[in-house]
Order: sequence, then C-alpha cells, then structure tokens
Amino acid sequence: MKLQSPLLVFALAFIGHLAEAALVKHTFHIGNLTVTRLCHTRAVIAVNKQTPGPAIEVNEGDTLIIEVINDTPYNMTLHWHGIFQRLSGWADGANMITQCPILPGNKYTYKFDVMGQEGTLWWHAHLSFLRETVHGALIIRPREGAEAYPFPRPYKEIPIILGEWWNDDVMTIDRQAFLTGGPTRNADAFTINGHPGNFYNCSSGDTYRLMVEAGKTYLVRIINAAVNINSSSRLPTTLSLWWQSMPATPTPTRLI
Ligand SMILES: *[C@@H]1O[C@H](CO)[C@@H](O)[C@H](O)[C@H]1NC(C)=O
Ligand SMILES: *[C@@H]1O[C@H](CO)[C@@H](O)[C@H](O)[C@H]1NC(C)=O
Ligand SMILES: *[C@@H]1O[C@H](CO)[C@@H](O)[C@H](O)[C@H]1NC(C)=O
Ligand SMILES: *[C@@H]1O[C@H](CO)[C@@H](O)[C@H](O)[C@H]1NC(C)=O
Ligand SMILES: [Cu+2]
Repeated sequence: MKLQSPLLVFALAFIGHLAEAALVKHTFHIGNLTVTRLCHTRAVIAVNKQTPGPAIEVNEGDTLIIEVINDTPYNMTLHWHGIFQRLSGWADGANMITQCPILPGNKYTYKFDVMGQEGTLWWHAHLSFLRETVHGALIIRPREGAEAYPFPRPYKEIPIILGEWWNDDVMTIDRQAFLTGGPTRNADAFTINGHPGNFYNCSSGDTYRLMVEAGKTYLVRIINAAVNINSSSRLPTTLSLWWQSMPATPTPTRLI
C-alpha cells in the first residue's frame, strides 16, 4: 500500500546498477494538533497534523531529504531510528549530541543516504517526551523495490505503530518529574496506530481497524514507538490479544 506519495524530485541513474537511486523529499511541518482520547482533549505535537506522522518509504540506495519546520514552542530534533548514517553522522538527530536543536520557529533539512539496510525502521522526535506523538514509519525496500522481496509480493503492506497516550500534556508531566526527581508517570493507554482500543475507560469504539480480504497476504510492519521502557515490556500482551483470531506466520526480526 502506498501510504503517502513521496515527492520524487528526480532520479539519478547509476551507471552499472540495475535500479536507480532516487532522491526522496518530504516536508515536515511540526505543530499543534488537537486530539481526543479516553474522553480527554488536548493539544499534541504532530507532524503535518497527523499522529502517527507520515510514513517515509524508500528503496535501499535512495537519498532522503526531510525539511523540518518547527512551529512548536519547543526545541526539536528528529532521529531516524536504526539508520546507519554512514558518512552522515550529523544527520542522526540526537539533540545536543550530533546537532543543536531546531529552535522554535526555525527550520532544518536532514539529508542522508539509506545504504546497506532494508526493513521496517521509524523516525521520532529526540527531545523530552515529544516522541509520544511525533513519530512515524520509515520503510526501506530492496533497491529493486517490492518485486525483490525474498517472498511473494504481499497484497498490501500495513504499518502498525504501537504507542502511548497520556491524558495530560506530556511535556508538563516530564518537567514535573524532572523537578521532583521522581519517575514520569505511566501512560494512560497503549495505542495502536494512535488509537487506544476498546478496553480503557471511555475508549469504546476508538480502535484502529484493519479491514482485510480473505485469501490475500498482508505484510504487517510492527513498530514499537512506546516512550517508557516499563510500558514496552507489557506490549506483547497487547499484541497477542489483538491477533488472537488471526492465523499468522511469525517472521524473525532483529532489534534495532
Ligand atoms: C498549541 O497548544 C498549546 C497547548 O494547548 C497552546 O498553549 C498553544 O497556544 C498552541 N499553539 C498554537 C500555535 O496554536
Ligand atoms: C533550546 O536549545 C538551546 C541550545 O541550542 C538552549 O540554549 C535552550 O535553553 C533550549 N531551550 C529549551 C526550552 O530547552
Ligand atoms: C476505569 O474507571 C474506574 C472508576 O474510576 C476505575 O476503577 C478503573 O480502574 C478504570 N479502568 C481503567 C482501565 O482505567
Ligand atoms: C519500571 O520498572 C522497574 C523494573 O521493573 C521498576 O523498578 C520501576 O519502579 C518501574 N518504574 C515505573 C515508573 O513504573
Ligand atoms: Cu529512536
């Protein structure tokens, strides 16, 4: 499934290579988005008014260019989780480690080549708890595209992003934890593609639903974007509940 058409600026023909390496360009406007979950309405920080944010899709060998416009009152960086950043360490997005933050009202362009890796990666904000809602999939297909998968091409590809939701402003919660020296309180809900599911108070009907066609093969790319390690340890339960009525073939994955 094409999640969001990236703007292909132009393709560079690589002499001696079968496939062409493309330049994939995105513009990420980061700002407020009003969201209601568990009967609580609050402003979250989101990319292009979406949470999860836009999925980035590239082929191995492509060059990614992401222009980030920070329309939030917070310092911002974006980290490309799992990207090797060969010869582009400065584009890694680790706040105050590989770069100074993008100040409120400013912009910054990340540019790096995606080399020597394929699979399901993701991107997220790398400052305080902003990654609660500032995250999205980064899908790397083989250089020759989906036709080159080592298995029959699936009918559709679906990213599933596991995350968390707090009823109150996460930046305030994180700040209070910092000031008191205590831990940040646990999330009020786990989410699947931004939705908490039926089992919390006041979440009835707010579920991510994937409609499937019988007899077709779906490639589900699962990303754990949960903020707290403690919460993450409980995620497998969430997942197994969700899949309980589906026959699925497990595929080995590597932790990155
Ligand atoms: C974004 O949301 C915060 C918190 O509700 C609010 O203080 C701020 O004014 C909003 N900013 C914009 C540009 O709407
Ligand atoms: C934003 O980052 C700058 C360093 O580049 C720092 O001086 C400033 O205190 C930061 N602002 C906040 C709100 O953390
Ligand atoms: C739902 O609310 C009730 C009453 O406030 C509380 O006892 C219960 O723990 C809540 N359940 C969840 C899953 O938050
Ligand atoms: C997180 O988990 C560890 C180990 O299980 C525990 O010691 C700690 O208290 C937990 N922290 C929170 C905030 O729940
Ligand atoms: Cu990361």
